[in-house]
Amino acid sequence: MNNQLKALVFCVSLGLLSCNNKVDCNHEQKEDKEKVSDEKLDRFGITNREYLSAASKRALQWEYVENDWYRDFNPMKPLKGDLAYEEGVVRRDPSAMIKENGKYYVWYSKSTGPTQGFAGDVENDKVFPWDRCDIWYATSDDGWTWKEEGPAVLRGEKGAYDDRSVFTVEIMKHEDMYYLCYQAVKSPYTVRVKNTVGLAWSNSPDGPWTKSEEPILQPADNGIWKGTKQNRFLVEKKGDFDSHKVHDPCILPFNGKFYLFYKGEQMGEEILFGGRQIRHGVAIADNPKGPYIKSKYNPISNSGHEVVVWKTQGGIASLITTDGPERNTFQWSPDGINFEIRGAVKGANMPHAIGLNRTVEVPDDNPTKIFDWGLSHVYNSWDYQSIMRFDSKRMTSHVAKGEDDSRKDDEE
Ligand code: AAL
Repeated sequence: MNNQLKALVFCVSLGLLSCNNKVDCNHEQKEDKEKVSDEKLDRFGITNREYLSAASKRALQWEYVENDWYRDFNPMKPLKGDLAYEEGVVRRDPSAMIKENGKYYVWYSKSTGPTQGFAGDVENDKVFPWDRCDIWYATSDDGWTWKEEGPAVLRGEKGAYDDRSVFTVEIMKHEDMYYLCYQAVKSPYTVRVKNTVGLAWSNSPDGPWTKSEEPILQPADNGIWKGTKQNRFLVEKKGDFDSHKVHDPCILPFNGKFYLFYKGEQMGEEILFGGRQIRHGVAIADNPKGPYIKSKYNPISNSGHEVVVWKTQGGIASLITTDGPERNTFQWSPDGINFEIRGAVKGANMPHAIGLNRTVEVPDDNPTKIFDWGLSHVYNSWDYQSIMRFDSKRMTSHVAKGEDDSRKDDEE
């Protein structure tokens, strides 16, 4: 969209949103309606500028109406070698992939045995598939056949903030150092437990890894539980969007700083728009090891689940999956904070826990190329998950079999 058109859309939005006096409002709306171009009305199929439904008004407020962010995911395919499904073993939440020493590297949560849940002895049981995990890693020449290399980061000693489980890891390489950030839980793992985010670093992707002595991120401390029942929905006060949990951390170097994106869970979580009330936040540091300061603008999404962020077009893009009214959308921000919807993704086959392929160069004119292929987990059962490979293609047109599509041929 050219700048003039953007300015016009902005003015229209202001006019439509800001008027509360009936006479002025009619006057302003009339002027605004006249400002919308015939071409734009024609594109959206709006017959009469005098009669704009609420949906038509919203469509006229869309700032970005190009079609280069659409992706269609194929069904996921199983991996070979050590990462093929293994009964009795949980391998889930793969990190992004990086390429080192001529091989792909991936890190992930690994545990064994079935999940007992919260009804029994939470001191000794395994409450979730991601409970009692360590972080392991694997390498591959081709991204299909993987060799499990061993553990990278283990749970801490009894009494440490990470003594119960370390899981849902992400990798960042910066200036020849490697950083793993991950979720950590201290025992006992109750439904009201507040988790933290830990960090480990090494000068080699094969370790050894040095762990931070303290978490680098904590949930907000401003919610109040109601009563003492192990129930995470009962609260006196909900607190910030991340008052209960800080999940799915991912650090990106950006504009000379380090942006730690994460998913927040709120005490007293609700179901909204048919999904869990999940939102993302960002905390920013001058150095990879922190301190990370939460942005005053948090939350920076109103939807989503696992964090999937990458750099493109001079800003940061995010794939919003699973929960909330804006699920299954690609979003982009110039600053890592103010995200706008850029395109939709077909819900079918959409991987739930994406590990991006960070070896891909992302050209400005194909900002979602990083999704050509990558890894995610699938639920083989509630007890056991395995890592599989996804692939997707960009679609910018929709033609019938045999139909001529002379607009352009950029189906890849
Ligand atoms: C996932 C992620 C986090 C949660 C659990 C394991 O969907 O959001 O990683 O802790 O489930």
